[in-house]
Amino acid sequence: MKKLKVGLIGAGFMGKAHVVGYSNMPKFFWPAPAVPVLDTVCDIVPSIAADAKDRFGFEKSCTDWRDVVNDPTIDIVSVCTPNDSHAEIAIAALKAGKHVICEKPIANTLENAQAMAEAAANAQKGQTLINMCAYQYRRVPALVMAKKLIDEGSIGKILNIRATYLQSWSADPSSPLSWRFQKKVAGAGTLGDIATHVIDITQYLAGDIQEVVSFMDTYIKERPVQEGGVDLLGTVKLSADAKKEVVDVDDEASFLIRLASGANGSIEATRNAWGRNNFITVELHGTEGSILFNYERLNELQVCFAKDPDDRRGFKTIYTGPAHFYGEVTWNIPGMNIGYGELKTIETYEFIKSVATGVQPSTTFAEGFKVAKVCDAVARSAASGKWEKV
Ligand code: SOE
Repeated sequence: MKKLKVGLIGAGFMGKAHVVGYSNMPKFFWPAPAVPVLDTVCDIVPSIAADAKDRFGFEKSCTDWRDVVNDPTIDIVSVCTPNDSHAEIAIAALKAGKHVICEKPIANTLENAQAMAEAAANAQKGQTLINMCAYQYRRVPALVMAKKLIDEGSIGKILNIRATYLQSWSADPSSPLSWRFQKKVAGAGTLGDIATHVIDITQYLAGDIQEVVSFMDTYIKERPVQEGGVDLLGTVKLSADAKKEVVDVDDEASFLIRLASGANGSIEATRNAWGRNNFITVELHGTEGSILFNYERLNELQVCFAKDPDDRRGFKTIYTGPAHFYGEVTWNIPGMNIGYGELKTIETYEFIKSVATGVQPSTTFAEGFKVAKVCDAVARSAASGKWEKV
């Protein structure tokens, strides 16, 4: 069985998620397309790098990402750093002949996103280097099932789509100002961090977004600064007298959309919604029926078909399991269900399968750049107050 040496850059929350994927993939998907071997973990903070080596089971650790990219024995690189370093690291890794999976959003600026998509295209000369942007939610088995139903015509022509991504972790003003609230690092707030996921899902299910009209707002205008700057996603509260700094990104990005297909819709995203924790919802209405998905119940898909008799038409629930896409991750027994870890395992399977077969995944850097272009139109519209083209 082919082995692939992994270099992981950024050992925080997302780094851990990638490790879960690499470690678990061959346990679920067997025979695996290839077996990932945890070789080097890199984090800019020395204690985090050293801890991650022991905790995650890597062979080595380092604090300079160049040591990973320049290591000729490493086959694949996971980029899990804050958004402002994605382009530099991913482009260097591709130039060094590595396959790259990069966390979302693809980059902190449209220019960097474009540079990454171009570097990925250029890297294909005489070789196949896989490039993947980590939009994992489109791989939830229930959403892949939704795509199948749509492609089969089960809900007819899509008229509209309503999508939300609501979280609560930044609703508390005492939760600290991490890089996610700094434009120079993150590029945007909620728009880049979570709206991008539902933009990706929308385009996956219903096709390209062509035009948007939006509003963006910042509800908590300054936050206490946490020394060290490590992103703890609202899990610490700082005292009222801690030094505060200005938040220069959006807490909410919401917009109406027009799709190339002629369908209409809306996307709403905020991290300031108490009670909504990872509330990704998508509702599609077509000429022949409707589909509804809510990530907080990710093993379920609600479907309603117009052709059902009047007295029994309504939403029914499909529970996904072994009979559905990626059924391998459900422990063979219906109802055991999947969670975020299994979802990252599915994503890793798709990445490693691409590396093994040389066929690019559905979420390439080019696809990440497409999402970035929608975000750019959303930001332009929030400034102009008008419909803006993507
Ligand atoms: C924080 O909002 C975050 O970690 C996002 O950055 C991820 O993309 C999302 O999947 C979970 O929440």
